[in-house]
Amino acid sequence: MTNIVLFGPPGAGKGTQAEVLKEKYQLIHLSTGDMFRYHMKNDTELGKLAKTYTEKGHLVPDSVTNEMLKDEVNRQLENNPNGFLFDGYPRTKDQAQVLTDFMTEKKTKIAAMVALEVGDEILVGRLLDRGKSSGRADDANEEVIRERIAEYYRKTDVLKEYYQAENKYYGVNGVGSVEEITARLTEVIGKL
Ligand code: B4P
Repeated sequence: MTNIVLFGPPGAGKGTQAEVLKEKYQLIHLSTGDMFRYHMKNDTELGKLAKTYTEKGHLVPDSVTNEMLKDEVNRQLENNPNGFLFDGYPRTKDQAQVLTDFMTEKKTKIAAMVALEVGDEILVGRLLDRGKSSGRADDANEEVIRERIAEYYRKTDVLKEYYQAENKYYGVNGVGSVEEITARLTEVIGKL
């Protein structure tokens, strides 16, 4: 199995690129953001809880996120996948450690963290743009968008060092056309 973490700040294009990469490499795409949105849309207890965090631009607590992610991986493992494309997970050091341990328990590992690098002002512009049509509460105003980016620097950015220490970190320029960025990612993933 080849398991890849697609990484980057909010609006870096993880979801956009994941749609292409999952087809190209036949990977199971797991987006914790999509999972939370599914629960919020269906008004489940988990969704109600997640909403109180996402609408403020904050991360959902690790305990909740980790259990949700593990349940989904366990469900998908029954289909003998080629590997997983983790999108938006891990986002904290605790999540990264839980993922490492969980992969070991499943007798597999993370092959690489591939990170989309994009400047903050471009991120804000992209998310405000998406907010015009997405209906996502967390894209609706600039204050919440800037708080999501701040939360990224507080809790998530540090994961670069976590994966660099394992020689698994690959940074990719995330500015350009979607196709150009896919080509850059493919070059990295092709060498794994
Ligand atoms: P996510 O769903 O992961 O949201 P995101 O970071 O905004 O998305 P992404 O980077 O995938 O951006 P996209 O491709 O869509 O998380 C939402 C919330 O859920 C979090 O804030 C948090 O509260 C919670 N959450 C999720 N995971 C969690 C975890 N592990 N722990 C705790 N909480 C968690 O691209 C953005 C926009 O840019 C789009 O409009 C796209 O069209 C555009 N775009 C993409 N590529 C482009 C390009 N090359 N050029 C121009 N525009 C581009």
